[in-house]
Amino acid sequence: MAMKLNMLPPSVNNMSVRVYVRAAGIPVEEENVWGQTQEADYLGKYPPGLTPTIEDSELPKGVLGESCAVMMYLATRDGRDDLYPTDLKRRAMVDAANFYTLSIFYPVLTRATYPRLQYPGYPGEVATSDASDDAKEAARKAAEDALPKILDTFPSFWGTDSGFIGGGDTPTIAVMGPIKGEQWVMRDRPQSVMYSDSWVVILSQSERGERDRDRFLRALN
Ligand SMILES: N[C@@H](CCC(=O)N[C@@H](CS)C(=O)NCC(=O)O)C(=O)O
Repeated sequence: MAMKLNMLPPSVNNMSVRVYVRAAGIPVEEENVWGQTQEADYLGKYPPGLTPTIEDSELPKGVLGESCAVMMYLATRDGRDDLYPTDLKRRAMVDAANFYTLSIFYPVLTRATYPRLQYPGYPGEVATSDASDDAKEAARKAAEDALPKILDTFPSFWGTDSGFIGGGDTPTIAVMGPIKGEQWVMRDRPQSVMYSDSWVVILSQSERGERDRDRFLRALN
């Protein structure tokens, strides 16, 4: 039976895992859980109430969330050294780039984009406070202005001479970070296009890649 992947179609975190399973040729049954993540049924399976999650009876709790952890699990399980290097030093770069994405880049990205997308913000932020509309827009704009410098670190530090995080000849799971940036706000930035092109390379090398390539490109646009 195909592994179940619970997802929300517009989400960039979800996109990274959806692209990963296609690139790795893993059959999945995608379930759109829009409107269900805060319901008892979903929370019973996964109390954080977030997506993406995979359901796999071999996991300790039957469910795994956190996009990077899901890709790390699947790549390690399947011995995909090409997508997630086993060499300690190369892996350290991939891990560090992904943790940087989740802890630094993504929170700033959400502050810049969620208000415009009318997504709920996180507690304690200006966007969810009683501040005036002007103050909320100033906070949103400050986050937007901070993004280019953060995004530039992907090619300048995490990247390598070959352009791929982790130092190999092919892209790794760490390209998801720049893809997140590009998908939402940075489409015109050549260096982030470089990384999303990398995913297209992976896709076209995988068994299902050619078939899914157009669908992936449509999803990015
Ligand atoms: N760090 C997590 C973030 C997951 C996350 O924030 N998921 C959002 C979509 S981008 C979600 O499922 N929200 C559902 C909700 O808030 O009800 C990851 O990378 O998977």
